Amino acid sequence: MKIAITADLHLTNRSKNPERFEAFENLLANLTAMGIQHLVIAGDLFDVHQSNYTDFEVVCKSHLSINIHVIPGNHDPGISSRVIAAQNLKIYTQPELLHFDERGLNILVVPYQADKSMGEVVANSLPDLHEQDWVLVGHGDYTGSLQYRNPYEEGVYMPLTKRDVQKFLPKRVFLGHIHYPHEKDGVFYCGSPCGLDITEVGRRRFLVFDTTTFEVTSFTVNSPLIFLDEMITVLPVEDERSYLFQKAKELIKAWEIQTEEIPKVRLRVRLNGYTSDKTQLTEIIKEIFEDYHHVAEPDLSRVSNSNDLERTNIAQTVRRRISELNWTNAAVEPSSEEIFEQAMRLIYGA
Ligand SMILES: [Mn+2]
Repeated sequence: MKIAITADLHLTNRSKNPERFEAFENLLANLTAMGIQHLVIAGDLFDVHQSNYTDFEVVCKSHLSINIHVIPGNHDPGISSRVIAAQNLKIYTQPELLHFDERGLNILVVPYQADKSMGEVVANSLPDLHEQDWVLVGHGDYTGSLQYRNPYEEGVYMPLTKRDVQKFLPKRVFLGHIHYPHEKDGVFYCGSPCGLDITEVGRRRFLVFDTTTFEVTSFTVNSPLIFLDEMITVLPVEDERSYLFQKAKELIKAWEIQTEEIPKVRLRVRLNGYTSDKTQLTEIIKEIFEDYHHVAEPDLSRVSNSNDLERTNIAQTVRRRISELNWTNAAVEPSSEEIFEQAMRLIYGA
């Protein structure tokens, strides 16, 4: 059996954030088309406690073929079946062991609790399973990969440690809380299905878990907004215009955004480096990205003035050599652009 998993929708109401509702509806439409009957939401379904959840109830009621299982996160402590009612909706305010398929795979759902660690709750709620397979779904920080942090919330939320994973041996773990989609040690963060702001870039996804093979597959959510955040490094070359157009061409190609998707893009462009003409640079950047909706004016606060072409030649050689090195692109390491930025400080003596 296949079960879909998402988290961190941070729904408000439809008039305030229509895009979050549309992304959710797109996800549900995908599940209907795929014949998937269960969706588990691993916390932070809502952004803040509301007095009225009608917009959400309406969406649930129009997708009755899908059973929606909600595990409250730290943003939705007040939700229960007393405040939200739909026949295909279940809200788990206590840890519970669920069995969706005929084979009876144990799925432990753990709602967020401020004063508890995930390991503590797992130890107390996991009965003697006689080495049966089990899967954990909850909301909090996996401390085995703290390089990804929730930028909105300081501190550690209901931690699951690497030791917990090694001790209790879940087949898979699905967590909400970190909005960046990633996986480590069999611990999956689906990520938010609709970017909340400019820090949540690119196309978003939901996960599908196969309870027989334990395979986890990622599917794209057709969200009405796609945030893109670009830092472009510039150098005072002779023909800045064609140099920038060439750079932008590569950048735009890497986005893989179809023409019809351009209206969905919310773009932020920041620049750093050196230019011989800041006004001209601003105009070129505006011209390059004129088809896109910008969330802010291009930010040139990190661009300094220089028209020293000799230093530019040195900088270009350094850039080429940096790009020839083998970068792991791990989130904990600086990107090659950041290393080049530091190298430029040395070259230009800024
Ligand atoms: Mn959270």
